[in-house]
Formats: sequence, structure tokens, C-alpha cells
Amino acid sequence: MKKSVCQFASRWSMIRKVMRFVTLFILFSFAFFSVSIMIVDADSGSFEAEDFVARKGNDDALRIESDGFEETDVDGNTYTISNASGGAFIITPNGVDGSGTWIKYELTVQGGSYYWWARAIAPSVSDNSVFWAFDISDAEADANQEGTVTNIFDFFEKEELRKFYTTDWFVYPLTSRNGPWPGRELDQYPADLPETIDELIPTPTATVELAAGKHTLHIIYREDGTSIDKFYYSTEPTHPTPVQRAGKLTATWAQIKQAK
Ligand SMILES: [Ca+2]
Ligand SMILES: [Ca+2]
Repeated sequence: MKKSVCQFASRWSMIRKVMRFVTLFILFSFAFFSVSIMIVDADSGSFEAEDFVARKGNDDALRIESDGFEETDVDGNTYTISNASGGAFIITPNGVDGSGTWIKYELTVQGGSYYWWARAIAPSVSDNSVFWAFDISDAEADANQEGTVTNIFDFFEKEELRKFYTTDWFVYPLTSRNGPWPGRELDQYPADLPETIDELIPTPTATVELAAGKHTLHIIYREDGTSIDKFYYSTEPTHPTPVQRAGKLTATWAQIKQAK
């Protein structure tokens, strides 16, 4: 009798251990599955600015140039552009009239609210913007449509941001000055701005609603002296690394700034 009680207690203890293990296994699996779902749900990607599919206007504006290209800034000083992703970028060099020039990109997304960034060089208030619009006709890609159809993508236009002007690449969050999409420039950066651009980490709020499927992006000339290397998009406000497509992982801002 004593022996069978002991056997029962031992067996019960074993059963409890197994049940505890199974419970923990189920909980762990559920947590892992949930995190996986969250990661899979993010959609992000990038494409080279030089990979446009169509263009119209002045062939010297929004044109493709390569690492080693020499550009002249607003003070007449020459600087060399290098370290571009893919070794190439688009630029309307200072002195080139790009009026009426646009380039067009095509992309396919999973659908959602997308944050956008452009890796660009915009060294002064005279060299720091383009127009942008998604899913418009070529005929609508017109500077006169600003505020109704097309938007302004500013690269440090607001007075508070002008101390950051640089002839190096920086990944700028998408902005819109007068609409139609909301995206005021100062809303894309922390209220408490740091002293140097190396410490500046954008805090983007502007998103573009894109349904699942194919879309177009028009970039339209606005100012000479502006270069764009690459575009990035993500359903997450954290910048995706250029090499990790499909939203599988995110990276720190320091990694991103160094990545091409
Ligand atoms: Ca200029
Ligand atoms: Ca590029």
C-alpha cells in the first residue's frame, strides 16, 4: 500500500513536469509566432534613384551621374560626389534649367501606410528640393500642380534645419510643404534638434497610403544643385536597411547612415 502511494506520487510529479513543459512550450511558441507575424507584416524596400523607367524634359536635368562627379555649390566652390549606392545618382547640376523635367519610377507594394526617405545631397537653400507625387499621370507631373497634385520634398528648408547643410549624403524623411499630402518638414524631426547632423535622427510622421499592387512615383525638377541617390520605403517609421528587403529586419540609424 505504501509502495503504491509512492508510485502514484512519483507518477503525478512526472505528469506535472510534463504538463509544465507543454504549457511553457505552447506559450513560447505563441510568443515566437506573434513576433514572426509582426515582422512579416512590415513591408519595406528601396530602389536606386538612377533606376527610373521614363523621363521627359531637358536631358541634362535629373540626369544620371557617377561617383567622382564634380558639382559647384552656391558659393562657387567645387565638391566631389562619391559613395553613391550603385556608384550612380541623379542630379540637376547648378546652372542647368530643368523646368518641365520629370522622371518616373514603378514599384509594387503589399499595401498600407508607408514612410519614405531619400538619400540626397542638398548643400544650401538654393539646392534642396524636388517635387514628388504618387500615381499621377505624366501630364500632371507639372510644377504648377504643387499643392493640388504634386508636393515639395524639402531637404532642410526650414530655418531651424539649415545649420545641417552638407555636401555629403543624408537620408531625408519625406516632406510635403503645401500638400496635397500632409508632411510638414519640422514634423519629421525631433523638436529638440541636436547641434550636428551626425546626431540628427529623423522622427518621421508623414506617411503615404498605397494600396496593394503597382504604383508610380514621379520626381519633378524644382531646384538645380540637388542630387538623389536612392529611395527607401517602409510601413515602419524605423528606416529599413537597403540590403534587407521585405521588412525582415530593421537596423539602427547609425547603421543606416553608413549603408549605401
Ligand atoms: Ca541651385
Ligand atoms: Ca544610386
